[in-house]
Parts: sequence; structure tokens; C-alpha cells
Amino acid sequence: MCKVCGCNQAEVAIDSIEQHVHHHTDMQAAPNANDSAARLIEIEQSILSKNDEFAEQNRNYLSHKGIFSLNLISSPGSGKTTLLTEIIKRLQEQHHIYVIEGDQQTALDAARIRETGVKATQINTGKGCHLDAHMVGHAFEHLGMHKGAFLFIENVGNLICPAGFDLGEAHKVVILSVTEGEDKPLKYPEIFHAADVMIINKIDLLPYLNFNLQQCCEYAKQINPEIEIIELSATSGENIDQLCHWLVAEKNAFSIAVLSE
Ligand SMILES: Nc1nc2c(ncn2[C@@H]2O[C@H](COP(=O)(O)OP(=O)(O)O)[C@@H](O)[C@H]2O)c(=O)[nH]1
Ligand SMILES: [Mg+2]
Ligand SMILES: [Zn+2]
Ligand SMILES: [Zn+2]
Repeated sequence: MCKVCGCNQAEVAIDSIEQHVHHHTDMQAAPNANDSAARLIEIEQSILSKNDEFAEQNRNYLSHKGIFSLNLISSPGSGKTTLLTEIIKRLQEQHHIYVIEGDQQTALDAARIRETGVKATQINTGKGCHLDAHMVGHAFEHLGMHKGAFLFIENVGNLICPAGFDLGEAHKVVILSVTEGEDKPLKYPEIFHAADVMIINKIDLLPYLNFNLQQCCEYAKQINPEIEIIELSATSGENIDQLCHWLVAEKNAFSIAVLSE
């Protein structure tokens, strides 16, 4: 059960293979009608602490292999998959890159990523509204990742629930496209608080919209003064090189940090 919206995530499949539910059973204990509020809070805490244990395992695995991972979170349609294919085109000659795709249904996005030549695995969450650390840990088994790689995790399109679930990633990246309105950092503060970076996508559309870019950045900084902001267009390519420089610099810093541990 999702701690945020109460949905049930019992139908997870990775690359169309139905997953076992051994760890899931107690992660998704459903409350019956008599459960008190205290019991609900207890279940939420249990789900989150289970998730944190799996996230810690993932983080250990990734740092042991020197794999730099990002968890991309946004509403449906803000351009995550388009942006990923553009990043991959620019970085794949110099770097090993892997992608985990999260959607409720279909393997369409994993197929889009594979067209670039990069290895991708698709997690289908069924009714679930976010990825959790347990699913992601099993997705690692499908990828056979090289040391020192990039791992991009495209979360299920949702600005709310993914904010609460650590996957073991190095950074959460929130993507907001200019068609969504500049007020979203104030309306969905949890994710803007949890993210280290905000990407404002589709800036090629600014001339046609009333989106107030400066206001959006101020709202985001109000929620999270440390947040890094990159404005770009995945389709025109504007500022994608700037994002790629940031990615490589962060990956290098990550490698140095894990080597010295
Ligand atoms: N104009 C414009 N359209 C974009 C941009 N990035 C993505 N799109 C379009 O937005 C739609 C959703 O993109 P997609 O990558 O599937 O979004 P996702 O659901 O976040 O993975 C597609 O039609 C893309 O072509 C952009 O920078 N500018
Ligand atoms: Mg997508
Ligand atoms: Zn939810
Ligand atoms: Zn398991």
C-alpha cells in the first residue's frame, strides 16, 4: 500500500515477468475496516522502514560498483524519456549507461531507450504509483551493470508519491515542463524539497505560454534554497550540454568519494 495515496502495488512485473511477493506481503499489509489511525501510521512506518532497508542495500551495491544513479521524478509527459534519449546520445561514447524505466503499464519507454543502444529494463507497477527500492534492487539483476556507470531511473509519472521512497539513488531530480505552470513547487513541495536538482523542460515553448520562469525558480528556492536549476529543451537541445557537464562532474565527484571510503 502506498503511504501517500493508499494504492495497492501487488502486481509488479519487471521486463514482463511477474515478480514474487515474498518481501511485498508485509510491505503491503492491508488495513481492515477496524484498524485505528495508530495502526495505519504503524503500517506506514513499517513500509517506509522496509523501503529504507532495501534502499540502503541498493546504495551499498551502487557505491561498491561506483555506479552514479539518478532518480527522475515528474508528472506524466514532462519529457523524462525524451530527455534521457538526448543525454544518452551525448554521453554513451564515453560512459556506460543503464536505464530502469517505471510505468504502471507497457514497455514502451524501455523500448525507446533500447533504440539508442543502451541497456534498459522496464518495471510495470500495475496499480502502483511509484517505484520502491525493492523493485529497483531486482531490476539491477536484469542489467548486469559495469563498474563506474551511469544509472538513470525514470520513476512512474507522479509528482507526489515517489518523493517519499528512497531508491538508493545519489540524487533525486525533479523535472517540470513549462506547460505545467510555475506554481507547482508550492503545490507539491515534498518533491521539490527532496530533489537536489530541478530541470525546467520545454523552454522552446515559452514564447507561446504565460509561464513565469523567474517566479518558478523563486518558488523552488523558497521550498529548497539549495536546489540546482537547469532550464532546457529536450527537443531543441538547448542547454542539454550544460546538463551533461553537470552529470559528468557529479559522477566524477561521486567516484572520488566512493573510492576514498
Ligand atoms: N516542445 C517540447 N516537447 C517536448 C520536450 N520534451 C518532451 N516533449 C514532448 O512531450 C511529450 C512527452 O514526452 P515524454 O518524454 O514521453 O515524457 P515522460 O512521460 O515524462 O517520459 C512527447 O510528445 C515529447 O515529444 C521539449 O523540450 N519541448
Ligand atoms: Mg517516460
Ligand atoms: Zn501513491
Ligand atoms: Zn525480493
